[in-house]
Amino acid sequence: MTEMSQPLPPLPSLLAAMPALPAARRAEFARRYGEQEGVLHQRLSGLYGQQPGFAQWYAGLLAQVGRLAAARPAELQAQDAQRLARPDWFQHQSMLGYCAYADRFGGTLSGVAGRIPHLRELGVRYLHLLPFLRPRAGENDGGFAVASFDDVDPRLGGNADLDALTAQLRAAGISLCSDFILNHVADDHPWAKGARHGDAALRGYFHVFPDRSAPDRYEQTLGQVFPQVAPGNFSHVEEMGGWVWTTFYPYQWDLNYANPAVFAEMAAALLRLANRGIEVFRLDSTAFLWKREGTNCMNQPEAHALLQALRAIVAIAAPGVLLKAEAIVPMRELPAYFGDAAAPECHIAYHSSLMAAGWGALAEQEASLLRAVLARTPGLPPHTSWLSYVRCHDDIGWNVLRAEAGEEGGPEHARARLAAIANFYSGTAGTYADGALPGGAAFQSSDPTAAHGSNGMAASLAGLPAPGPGQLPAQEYVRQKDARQEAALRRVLLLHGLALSAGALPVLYMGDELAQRNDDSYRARPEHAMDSRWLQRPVFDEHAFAQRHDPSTPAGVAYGGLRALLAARTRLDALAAGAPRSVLASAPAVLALARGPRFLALFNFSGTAQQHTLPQPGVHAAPPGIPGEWRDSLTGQARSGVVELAPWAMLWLEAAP
Ligand code: OTU
Repeated sequence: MTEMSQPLPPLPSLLAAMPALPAARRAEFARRYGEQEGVLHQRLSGLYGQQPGFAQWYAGLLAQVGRLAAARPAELQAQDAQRLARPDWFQHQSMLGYCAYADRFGGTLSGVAGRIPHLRELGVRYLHLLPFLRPRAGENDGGFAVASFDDVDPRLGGNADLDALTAQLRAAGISLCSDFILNHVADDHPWAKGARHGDAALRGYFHVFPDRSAPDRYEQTLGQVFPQVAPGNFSHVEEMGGWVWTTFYPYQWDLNYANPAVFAEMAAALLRLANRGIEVFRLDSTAFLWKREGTNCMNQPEAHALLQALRAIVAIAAPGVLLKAEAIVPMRELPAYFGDAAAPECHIAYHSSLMAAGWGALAEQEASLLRAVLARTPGLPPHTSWLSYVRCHDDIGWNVLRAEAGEEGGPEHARARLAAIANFYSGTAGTYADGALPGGAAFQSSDPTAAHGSNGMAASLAGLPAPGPGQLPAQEYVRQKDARQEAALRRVLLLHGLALSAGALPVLYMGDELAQRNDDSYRARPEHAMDSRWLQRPVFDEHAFAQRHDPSTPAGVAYGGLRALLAARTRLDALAAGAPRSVLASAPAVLALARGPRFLALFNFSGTAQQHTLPQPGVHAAPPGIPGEWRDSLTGQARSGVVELAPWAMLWLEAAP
């Protein structure tokens, strides 16, 4: 790290910004700054210290942080204090998340507020609403192309509706999580517009190249996220007189974090949103923030330095707020997103390997991918948590599993194995799964031999038949339907059971609680037709919702099953995010996941019944056959010795008292 040669006046600049505050609050900010100063200054001077005017820039940044800290509403300050007193609040086993698009869930933000009773019935305490800020005009990647960080999408309401929603959620004990799309802005964001019109300072917010020479060099080692619909990582923009870095769609312009002005703007944008009552920020595409020639420009050390600096700023100005890393990267790259005790980074990170391995285990009818992922999943620093999930709005990316899939057999084997899994879920392989690869076509990846990802709602991927006869003759359909339905719903619950017991903050994806199926209607919408991720972005199914307490319906089975798991989970301390986790020996098709000595979850990933010999409680190393007394956490039934797991069934067992 480069150290500054000149002395800095950061604390005065922070405090000068808040002259009207009572002495006690000023002292509190001075204390918080004192705690964060080391990391904040070191990280930012490491990134920007060589640039002329760094000292003034840093003082200006602190003044801005001070102004936003001073402007934090009293009720949010009170919440900050509560969170600081219980920094493990989000690790509790009663913590449950829910993720939805605002328009698809409630129509508008006030419509979302109208869904609070549903969220409460489920026990949701954390609501991730997918992007709801004003997006680009026209196509906008589901809102992931942001045109203003300060305005709600007018189609969803206004800023007053957001303020009202956060207040209502807070009153209901639900934290609002918002995407913070910090890697890129829309090509019609004022910064991009200004740059197009020749503003040199704003041009510096982006990565712009006059000709192909640098882009061609970078491309040699870059991957591609949307290789079919948005090939390449650079887009030619006439008005810019060259090529703009666009990792995702051409209308999403990557921000240039080598420019300190970008960092300062984005830090302020985040704090302004935090002051509106957003409690968790999903830091979108965190892996891509820093570019380095000769690499894939992901997970660079500077990206971590940026996130650590951002964390320090949040800790000064909005210390109750959580940061969540959305880094869809291999397991070995993930722990860094939590930082360490000296320099914490994000509080939460998506465990996409666990999610993908669950689907992989279903396809392979054996759990070795899951065992490999769990073996590589390290313990975490205090007051941090994995995020577990079954489905989300994106595709299931298989390539994060390359290392685990190649543990035996090497990289070629891994490729073939993941391609076979992707094929299983392609919707064209004659399996039960009804899904699609991105674009609905063959494997898409910059690596033509690799599997890129699969799309579909959980229930469809798990094989839930359509309510009508579809291709089958009606009689045949009726004969087959019940068995297929039952098996599919077991598979949906199996994966949810894993997400709920894995030791993480689980986030349900809207519609999965009701076993909602794929939404094919996107194919008819020109702005969505090319992106098959819309398959899993249906409108909330009111009809299924009305059936949720009726166990004769698929929605009722899914909902009832999920609620039983959730009720048990809330009771079981062993299922808290930070509680210990281990994997016991079992048949290949079975995952035997122990949480401490007194809880054991058994999952059968195959269509064949399996047996498992229960260990003596507290002595997992005990030789098989020693009977222990266990109790089924869902039914209360006593269990010991050899238990049988029906196809795709699971058992949650707690040591009998
Ligand atoms: C994120 O995702 C979002 O979740 C996507 O919905 C957006 O399209 C994208 O960013 C751009 O904002 O690379 O590490 O493979 O997993 O696009 C983050 C598809 C990402 C997603 C990928 C992604």
